[in-house]
Amino acid sequence: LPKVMRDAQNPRRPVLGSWLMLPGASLARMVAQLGFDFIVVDCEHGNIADADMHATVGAIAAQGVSPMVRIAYPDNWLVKRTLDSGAHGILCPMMHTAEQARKLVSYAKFPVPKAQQKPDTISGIRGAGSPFAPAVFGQQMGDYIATANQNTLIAVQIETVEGLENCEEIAKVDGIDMLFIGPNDLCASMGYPALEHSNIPEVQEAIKRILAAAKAAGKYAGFFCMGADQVRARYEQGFDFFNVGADVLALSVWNAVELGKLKDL
Ligand code: 3PY
Repeated sequence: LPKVMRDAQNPRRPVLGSWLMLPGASLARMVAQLGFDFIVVDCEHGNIADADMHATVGAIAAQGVSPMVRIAYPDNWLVKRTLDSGAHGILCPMMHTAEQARKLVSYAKFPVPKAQQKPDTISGIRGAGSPFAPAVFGQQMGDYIATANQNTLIAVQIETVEGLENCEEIAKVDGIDMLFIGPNDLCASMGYPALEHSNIPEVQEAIKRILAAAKAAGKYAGFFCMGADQVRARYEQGFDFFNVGADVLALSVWNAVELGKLKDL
């Protein structure tokens, strides 16, 4: 079982990740060996093209860490490209409705042979063909196809008013493993400046509602964090999954702080 799935089954321990918006296997390898459980390869807002995604996903997985890819949109071919690279999971932004969530699940799951189907089997329309995903998982193609439906995680971002209104129904969709809150976009969608979510009671209430929806459906709850203090607070609130920051944040903050120390020279 990929690390991110094993960790998700232990709700008493926070699952901690990092976030890459820049391409490069060297960078990914360096961050992965720091001890994170998963790393999100951000192909929504990051500067990471398809070939870079393949290289980055492979480098992360080779360190025993789970690569999760944030796709740009809930779209079949983006899910296909992502899982075919060997990602252990997808993070899908802008999830608005349960119908959209059901479609996303179908894109991410291989069809299960009729003879193996049970009443609760989740079967989909994912096409087989990538030799790269089995290689990343260290499996032969047949084994990968037979196990990938159980071994890949599907997380969806609730970050709009429409997603908020439908979050209970989205959480109940079979195959959706996690509701992950994008607090900045949620705040913006609710009519406030994106970066001010921590100070707006209405947004905090919305966050509680999404957390409750995930827990009531027996799903995991994730939160986009900028640092350790935020992770600690959200873990105490009941969330399970967190990124601790991001490559671009680390680079810009370190540079700004060190440059600032030299202002008096
Ligand atoms: C948000 O905070 O809205 C995010 O999706 C993080 O990128």
